[in-house]
Amino acid sequence: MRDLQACVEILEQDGRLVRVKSEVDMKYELAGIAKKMEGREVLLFEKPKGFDFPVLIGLMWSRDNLGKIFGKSARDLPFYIGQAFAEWRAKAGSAEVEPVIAENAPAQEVRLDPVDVTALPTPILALEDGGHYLSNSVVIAKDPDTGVRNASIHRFMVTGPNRLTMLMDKGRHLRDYYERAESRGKPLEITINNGVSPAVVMAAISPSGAAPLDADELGIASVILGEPVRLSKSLTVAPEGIADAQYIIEGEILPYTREPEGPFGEVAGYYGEQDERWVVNIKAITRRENPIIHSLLPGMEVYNCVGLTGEASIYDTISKQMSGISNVYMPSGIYTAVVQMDPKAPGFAKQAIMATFAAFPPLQVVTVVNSDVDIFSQDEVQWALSTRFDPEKDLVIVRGSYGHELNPMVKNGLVNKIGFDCTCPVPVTERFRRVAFRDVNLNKYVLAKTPKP
Ligand SMILES: Cc1cc2nc3c(=O)[nH]c(=O)nc-3n(C[C@H](O)[C@H](O)[C@H](O)COP(=O)(O)O)c2cc1C
Ligand SMILES: [Mn+2]
Repeated sequence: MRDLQACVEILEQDGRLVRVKSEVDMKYELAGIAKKMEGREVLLFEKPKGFDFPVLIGLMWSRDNLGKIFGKSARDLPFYIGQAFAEWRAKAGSAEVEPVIAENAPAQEVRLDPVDVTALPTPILALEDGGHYLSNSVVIAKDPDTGVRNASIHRFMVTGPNRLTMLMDKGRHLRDYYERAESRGKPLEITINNGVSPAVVMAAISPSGAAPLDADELGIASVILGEPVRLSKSLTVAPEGIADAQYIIEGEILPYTREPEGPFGEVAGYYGEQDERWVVNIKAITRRENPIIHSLLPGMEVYNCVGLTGEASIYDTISKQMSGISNVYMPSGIYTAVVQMDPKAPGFAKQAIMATFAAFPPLQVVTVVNSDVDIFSQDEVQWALSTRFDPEKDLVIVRGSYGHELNPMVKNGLVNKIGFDCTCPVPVTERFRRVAFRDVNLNKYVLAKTPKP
């Protein structure tokens, strides 16, 4: 899974790839088709209208597909990512995980001269989006003071052949780097890497609880890949690129410069509003001879992968604080989590609610259920809410806390949060024992349907 080509092959062999043979317009049509297929097979558009390169979308919208690439079941994935975090921390700085510089990087086979980002296909996704977007490229930058590398994903709107506008949410490491560079009147150099291995994506989106400001999180990708992640020396900027990417944009985020960016249909299911935001001046573009352009449909695809690293990070953090925690799941977005635990003492479930909010700041709703409840089933979670939750005692409200700007309930960066302790009162009484049935193996029985008359 070192590169996207390898991922496409794994998916195709397993019947998880659909090739779109018809010519498709990059404006609205590609995303329209993707929306109808969201959560199903990964799509490879072979004929984007006006371009020679295929466009891949949906790589991360199903955990079953992602699991196939990582060689793990969907339910094991967050634990697997959590183990990668732990292994990386144990080996940080060692040759086993430190990125290496590769000679003859595939992503630098061809240099685009003159620089023209519009020569590469970028779709217009949602109907009210402000322009063509690069929606899932990995940004690499270096700390202006310490030189420590950072990797993160940011959206970019194409505003000219050599110009982009972008979004950096509050608290992002890249924004911290940029603000220190800008305060000295300097641009922040970056590379923007399109079409990287999902191992690199996992590293880039690992929350700061798992990958703090002073650590090069690309080492997480090395752990997942089983070999040091390969970087390429850039032609015009100091930060390296991902050697096995499809194409690399080298550029600088300009100081004291803001231009319109957005609107953009976002992961929250609402449009992020247009505003004056940060501007990238592109200095060089290189690509593979035959790139697969990687796009992404905001929605399921985003919360599936952010959820994976979020769940891994929450589990890791709260398991250190208390025992009895068996699983964490973030259904339907980045704002809600279900924690599975059997509290050892009264008050522990409430403690878990607070620890979970602290471990993943965008969360607004946390529900805790016992280990006999399937956290992947919303029916089960609702059952626990209606049979084990007392609104007088089991509700936690956190007022005026940090909120993620893309959620419309957030005003001036603040939001009220809610926690539901749906675990049985401790000590658990007989009254809370679930009805049980014999566990049988259906394969041992002859089951026949009556044929239609
Ligand atoms: C597909 C995708 C797009 C994203 N776009 C943005 C974005 O435009 N701006 C932003 O601040 N964060 C965005 N994020 C979230 C950050 O990449 C993520 O929080 C990352 O962990 C931040 O890195 P850091 O901890 O090094 O700051 C995006 C995440 C994904 C998966
Ligand atoms: Mn970081």
